Amino acid sequence: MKVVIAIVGLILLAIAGFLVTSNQAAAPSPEDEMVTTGESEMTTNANEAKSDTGTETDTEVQAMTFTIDAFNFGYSQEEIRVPVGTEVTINLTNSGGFHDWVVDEFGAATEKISAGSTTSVTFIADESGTYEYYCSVGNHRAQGMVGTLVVE
Ligand SMILES: [Cu+2]
Repeated sequence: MKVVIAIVGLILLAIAGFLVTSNQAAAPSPEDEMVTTGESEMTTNANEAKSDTGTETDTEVQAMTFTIDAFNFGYSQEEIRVPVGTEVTINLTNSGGFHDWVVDEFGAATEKISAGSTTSVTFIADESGTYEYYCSVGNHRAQGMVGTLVVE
């Protein structure tokens, strides 16, 4: 009788030991792999978002556009103020006569246009100072076709 109990006890211990061992071996491994894959994908997306934001901050260009009418003998706007480094565009209209718009220091000059036409010129105001713009046609400058460009 003691021998039978001992044999049954050993068999039960063997079965219990096998179940515990197989559970530990089978269950945890697949879960660990799935968690690791998900984390690495999220880290990659976060890095891409950061680099996009940095690119937008670097490319900052300041541009200003002015529309000025020319007539005999003057301009509709007598002073223009812009920060240093601004990309300036002048849209010149002409309500009477034959005119242009020139700033010698920046090499900026529109075409000469007749009444009813429009033209434009774009330049970089890259040095601070006070400059004169004027009409280079005939004696228009002497007759008062001038204005002041302030770069500050
Ligand atoms: Cu003129």
